[in-house]
Amino acid sequence: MAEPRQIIYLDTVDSTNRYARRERLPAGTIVYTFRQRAGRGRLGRPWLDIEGKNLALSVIFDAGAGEASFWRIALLSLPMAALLKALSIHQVWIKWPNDILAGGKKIAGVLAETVMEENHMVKIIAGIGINVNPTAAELALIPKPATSLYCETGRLQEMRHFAEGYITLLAELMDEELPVPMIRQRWLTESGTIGRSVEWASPAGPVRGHAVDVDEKGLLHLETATGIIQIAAGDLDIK
Ligand code: BT5
Repeated sequence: MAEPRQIIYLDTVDSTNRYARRERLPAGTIVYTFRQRAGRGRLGRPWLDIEGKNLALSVIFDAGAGEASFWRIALLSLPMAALLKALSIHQVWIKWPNDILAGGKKIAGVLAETVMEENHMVKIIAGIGINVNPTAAELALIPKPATSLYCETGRLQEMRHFAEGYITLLAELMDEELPVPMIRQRWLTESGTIGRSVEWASPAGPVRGHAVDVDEKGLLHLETATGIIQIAAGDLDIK
């Protein structure tokens, strides 16, 4: 990289993804906080933040040559999965398209959003939210099974130290500038999705199948009773 990477720490912000868009942060920048007041997930869903106990971090990418934004999500989830495994957390799975699970419960989620200019996608802002120190009681506010590093290990993390450890791994992976086939290979190795029976919440109702592949466009190939279907988005339950 020609210029040093800019890393911005904010004491508090509405949403790191929104901040990156508002401030027109350049590609390569990382912005993070431990106090995100109005974090969001996909489809306008809220992302819960327990003040001072969650890491919210966004990265700005150039849109590139039209690579699927799914692989930018993978760049954030792969180092997180590695970090969780290094802390001896068991059953760490990356669940297509954007969740990281520990023991079947959500410990982190990623949201990728596009920035358009004159009908062209110019940037992708990818943000990750990670439950670091919340207790089980604090996470009980979330309607779906959720966990934190603290719940999984019984140890509190020093937030700044944890964030720096993650950012180091993330920046290393970004600097590798791997082509999609190589990121995909790593994702397929790490993911807990492929080879499992899943249920996809399709707009027309639940569809059961066997997850057989994620292709270079980031599409999930699901083998169902009526043949293989390709899915671009949605929520999966791993059975
Ligand atoms: C996501 O959406 O999982 C993407 C979350 C991305 C958050 C980051 S934080 C930095 C950046 N700035 C932002 O404003 N956002 C990004 P989705 O798959 O739609 O999941 C949302 C659902 O997860 C909610 O409807 C809840 O059921 C659940 N949820 C909410 N907060 C949670 C939490 N802290 N831990 C686990 N699950 C949570």
